[in-house]
Amino acid sequence: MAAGTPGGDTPSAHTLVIIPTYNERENIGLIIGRLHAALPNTHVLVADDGSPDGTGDLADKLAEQDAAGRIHVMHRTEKNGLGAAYIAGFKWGLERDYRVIVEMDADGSHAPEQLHRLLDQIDAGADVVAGSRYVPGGSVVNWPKRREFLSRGGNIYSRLALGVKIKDITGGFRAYRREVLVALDLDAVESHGYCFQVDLAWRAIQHGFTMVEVPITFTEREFGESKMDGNIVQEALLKVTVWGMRNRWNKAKALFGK
Ligand SMILES: Nc1nc2c(ncn2[C@@H]2O[C@H](COP(=O)(O)OP(=O)(O)OP(=O)(O)O)[C@@H](O)[C@H]2O)c(=O)[nH]1
Ligand SMILES: [Mg+2]
Repeated sequence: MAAGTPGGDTPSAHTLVIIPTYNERENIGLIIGRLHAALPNTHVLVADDGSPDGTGDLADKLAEQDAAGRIHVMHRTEKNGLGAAYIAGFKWGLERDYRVIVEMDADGSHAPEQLHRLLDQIDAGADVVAGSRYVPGGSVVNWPKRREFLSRGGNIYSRLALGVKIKDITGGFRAYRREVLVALDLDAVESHGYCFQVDLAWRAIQHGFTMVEVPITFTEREFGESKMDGNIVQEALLKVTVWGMRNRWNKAKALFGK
């Protein structure tokens, strides 16, 4: 059965897509429309941090207009970063019967038309599926060279430091089987930006969950402003180094006795 097929008994027939938003008024309607055109049965949770541009109000209107009741909105009072919005969204989803929880940006960088690739792998048994720019078939559209260099470099560094095989561990287009999020200590995750994605992947892998990558086409945003800054890169570099060193230290301790 194809991903997201209504009434099916596959995990993906019970999918919640979380879309964190901060000033995404131009994008939110478009992205939800595309999602429902591609996978009509999926539910959406917009996790808005009180966007001054009225994204939250617009999302409320979209929810009201959706007769099928597939759109939900979480209004958060402060801009607290995408990581905190996702954690709150995960908890919201886990309180309900969703079996698969997806992370997806509002700005069109992640194509809803490709979400079925992730969901098909979940239905095939994967615990976590990452949409990947850096596996064969994956690509990046409209990125300045500097940005791609940074992203590729960050991924190579993370792979070496942590000793994992994932090619795109910083990407934010992911599907999690609910059991994974139940098992992880979500309250302990404090990372922001890219580091948040590495943090979650690293926790899932260390728990013994399987993480699979599928190729995606990542397209840089056309509308609205980026929220990315230098601190996010710095945080990722520092934390990945610490996690990698701690992991090696623990392995060495186990090898050479206490
Ligand atoms: N709720 C919430 N969402 C956020 C916050 N910061 C970013 N987001 C959302 O997280 C997603 C990714 O943010 P982007 O600004 O696109 O970050 P990016 O993809 O690294 O940067 P660009 O490549 O320039 O687009 C978007 O849907 C944003 O609206 C935040 O503080 N709170
Ligand atoms: Mg973006």
